Amino acid sequence: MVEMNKKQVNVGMVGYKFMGKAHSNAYSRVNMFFPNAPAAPVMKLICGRDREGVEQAAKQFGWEGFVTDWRELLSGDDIDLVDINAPSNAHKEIAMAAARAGKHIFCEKPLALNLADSREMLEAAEEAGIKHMVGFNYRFAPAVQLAKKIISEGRLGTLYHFRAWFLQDWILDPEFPLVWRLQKDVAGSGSHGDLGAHLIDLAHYLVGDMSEVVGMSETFIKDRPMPTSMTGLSAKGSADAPRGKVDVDDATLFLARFANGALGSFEASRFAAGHRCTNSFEINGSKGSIKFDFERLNELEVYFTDDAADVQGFRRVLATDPAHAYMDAWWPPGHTIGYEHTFVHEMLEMMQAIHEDRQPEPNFTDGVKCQQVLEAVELSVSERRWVKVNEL
Ligand code: SOE
Repeated sequence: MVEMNKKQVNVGMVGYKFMGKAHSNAYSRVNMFFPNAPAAPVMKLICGRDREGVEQAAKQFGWEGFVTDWRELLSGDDIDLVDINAPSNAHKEIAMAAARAGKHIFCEKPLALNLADSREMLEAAEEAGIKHMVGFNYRFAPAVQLAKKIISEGRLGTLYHFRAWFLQDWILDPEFPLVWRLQKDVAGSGSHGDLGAHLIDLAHYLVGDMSEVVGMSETFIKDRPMPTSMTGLSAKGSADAPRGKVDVDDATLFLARFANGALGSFEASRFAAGHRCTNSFEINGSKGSIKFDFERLNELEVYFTDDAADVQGFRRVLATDPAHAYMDAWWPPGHTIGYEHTFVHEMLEMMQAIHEDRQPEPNFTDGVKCQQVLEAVELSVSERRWVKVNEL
């Protein structure tokens, strides 16, 4: 139960699958673990097209009610925040309408199918004066927050390299069906917009803006069995189903120059056998280096050149102490947290921003910046040349 003297933010959420579950968990946890947060979400309505599925999700995740048409979330005064985690091709229409209805918006990444759409969404949100946030959840791992702090305090000195890779293997089997994430008109792109988008956002957050990029891309399996429904990451294929063309990238790699002179390399692939969800980066500066790997998300490896000569080397910092972001709200030191906690921290930021009347971070501006790099890389791939990010 939310305390009466706390600002209540009524949430209407569109989508109830993987991200719907992650967001629902976040809304239900944030008030319990962050009781001092100035505002608290109330899980009013969840929306999905399949009545039976969404009704079941409403019960399982703890929503007060459900609807089957997202427009119903916008018609009255009872919803303050619209959370969009339906497939990417639904983001724009819902976000534009939500902004026009004066609702705050939380939208999953990538913000839109393309840069032009994402810019329209930002414009609509700014015009409406609402709060807007985009779901780059990895920023909210305490170890990533520590990386940000170390860099901001100048403890890595001048930054030279950002090296990042996000590797998965869930479509390695050529008979894995053509689910929505493999369809350009629904997802926008493949590994690039799904995985690369996270790396780009982390690069922006930790290192800064990119000035130019050059990339390459491949679709290793050109056609796949059609799915029986818009199934998710654990869908099963059937060899005798009709086949459809895969029109997104299976892997996209690119190099970047940052405005501050650092060099970046990025690799996003769904064809890295054995890598279930390896989201990693390494940053090298004049005074040291840091390394992060999401599969060990409580840890940050650090190396500082001013450590005594006889103990120099990378060491592992367990980012679970009260000195680390968010951790005093969870468990005693050494008691680790997981993937789902990054979403709780995201929703906390949204609540704080609404209360403080400021934009949350990351917001649609960050979503647009990410989309600009995604598209610059796509242009580079199709024209086989370096592309300046501000060409777009
Ligand atoms: C699937 O590839 C996925 O769930 C992405 O959609 C998420 O954004 C990423 O965090 C993990 O992998």
